[in-house]
Amino acid sequence: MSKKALLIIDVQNDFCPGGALAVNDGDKIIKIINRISSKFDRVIATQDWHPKDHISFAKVHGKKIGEIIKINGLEQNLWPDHCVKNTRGSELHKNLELTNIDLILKKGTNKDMDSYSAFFENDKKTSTGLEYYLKGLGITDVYLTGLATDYCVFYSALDAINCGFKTYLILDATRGVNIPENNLAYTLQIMEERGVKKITSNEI
Ligand code: VGL
Ligand code: ZN
Repeated sequence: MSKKALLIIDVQNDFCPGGALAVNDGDKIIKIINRISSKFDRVIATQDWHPKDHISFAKVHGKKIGEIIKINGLEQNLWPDHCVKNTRGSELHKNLELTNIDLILKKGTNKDMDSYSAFFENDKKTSTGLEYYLKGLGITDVYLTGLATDYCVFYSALDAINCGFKTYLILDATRGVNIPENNLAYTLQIMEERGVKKITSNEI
């Protein structure tokens, strides 16, 4: 018997129109997520939750937004300040219904390391605990929604596969930033190659 979890990645004000790192039409996915969230055995929402001097902020390094630098051997994209903890930008979007959400997981809380994935920080070793939470509940299948398709959703999907979950990307319930150009197409292709199944919300 399969047991299904829905992951709602970073549906926060800063990733929605008007936010610091806005994804085009990022808010359009919310009504789809609200419509399907009752159909899963567990629902987990994540929040990108950074200290104000986080390593991923261009300003901290005196560099330009969009630059990629190496820090402790890890490539780091530099972003505008976003999702600073306990600010309006890091709040979940007000239209996201919380009724069916079992767990809200904060990630990216470590000042010195970014965490795109809901499962592991960017060193690919430091666990958020999500793998054990889901396995402890007997979850077999993971369905991904949220923002942004080519960053946090992408890395979460690859980690879900690596953790041994059957992994689905609900295409119409995600949107990408596409930075740098073509990143969205590139990450969609990598997900396909790694065995992430693309579906749409009407198949749920
Ligand atoms: C994200 C860039 C920086 C995301 C988070 O949620 O996809 N992207 N931090
Ligand atoms: Zn971030």
